[in-house]
Amino acid sequence: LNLKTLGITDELEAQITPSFNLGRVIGLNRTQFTVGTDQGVMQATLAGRLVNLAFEPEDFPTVGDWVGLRIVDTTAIIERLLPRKSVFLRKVAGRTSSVQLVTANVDMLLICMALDQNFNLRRLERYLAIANASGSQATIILTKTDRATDLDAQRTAVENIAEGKTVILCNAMTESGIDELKELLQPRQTYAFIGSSGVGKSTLINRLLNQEQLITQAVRENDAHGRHTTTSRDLFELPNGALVIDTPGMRELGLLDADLDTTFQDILGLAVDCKFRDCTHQHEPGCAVQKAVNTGTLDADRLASFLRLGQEQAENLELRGKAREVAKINKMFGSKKQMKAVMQKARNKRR
Ligand SMILES: Nc1nc2c(ncn2[C@@H]2O[C@H](COP(=O)(O)OP(=O)(O)O)[C@@H](O)[C@H]2O)c(=O)[nH]1
Ligand SMILES: [Mg+2]
Ligand SMILES: [Zn+2]
Repeated sequence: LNLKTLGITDELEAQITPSFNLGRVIGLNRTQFTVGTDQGVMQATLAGRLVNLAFEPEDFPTVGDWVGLRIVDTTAIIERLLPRKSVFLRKVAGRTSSVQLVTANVDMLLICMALDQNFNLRRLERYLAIANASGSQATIILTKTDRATDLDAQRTAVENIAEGKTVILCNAMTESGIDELKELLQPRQTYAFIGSSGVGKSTLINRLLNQEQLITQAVRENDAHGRHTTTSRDLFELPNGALVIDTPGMRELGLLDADLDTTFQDILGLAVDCKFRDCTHQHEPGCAVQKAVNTGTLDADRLASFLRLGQEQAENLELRGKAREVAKINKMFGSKKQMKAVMQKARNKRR
């Protein structure tokens, strides 16, 4: 194992101080890290300093991250987190501002959606919005072509919202489309398969690996329905040297860092002609977007999706802003109560 195999770039290599070993997080299962280094693959823990200085989830390593390590015997201690080129994050479910970092330093996200009941253009828009803000490229993989209700119509519908992104159709059972996927994946570039649970991500990676073994070795647990599901996130090397990350299904993909402008360029293009500059495209007179819906050039569901995602992102950013404020106070004073006590004391002194 060498760092070149793991996708290291000269630029990154120059950033690490000689006092640390360089490694890449290639596995994460709950709090268990696995790192790849030039001394082999090993388990890793987080250094106390890193944990103490951490302010938010982004300060912790995730799969794909490059880290500065101290190697003691056969285990590694993660001392530093190197700057990321890209990060794919989601807000976790509920009225919380918590984020989960799904992957880091991915060159291209492979957004997987099945052509069966899983097929949902609105969910795809959500994935695209996050992908467009992640710093990674994105390609759309439509899986289970054997289950398609209307293959041509489904493909066209996806291409219409893909804004020029590549769309690949695959059937992991017959290998159809697998060659096209193989051609896409370049040596030493990192790819992450993302998408709902059950769309066939792990099956596709197995096809690419040609080795059933590797993925089934990954830690698996029974979910509520007694099925085996991937709980860990792992990075694999394909025979041609491409690096792929398998991710577990995400029940909810809350919007936080998202790029709606890029994802909904068509709507933004129309909005240029709205009468009011601050038009909400809902009830204003002279709204060019509503006009496009009425004349059939814009899908009403797509507009609804754009408005809903915008609203959700605004709400989540506000929640996050508040949470950051609280985190800052806790970091400085321990708690809000203690902060008040400190301020009271200062006031008393002044008197
Ligand atoms: N009919 C059909 N089933 C598939 C295909 N690809 C995967 N599956 C099945 O879909 C189920 C979920 O696949 P899996 O790879 O575990 O999905 P993941 O959760 O996205 O990793 C498994 O039972 C697979 O055998 C396909 O192209 N066609
Ligand atoms: Mg899986
Ligand atoms: Zn408008």
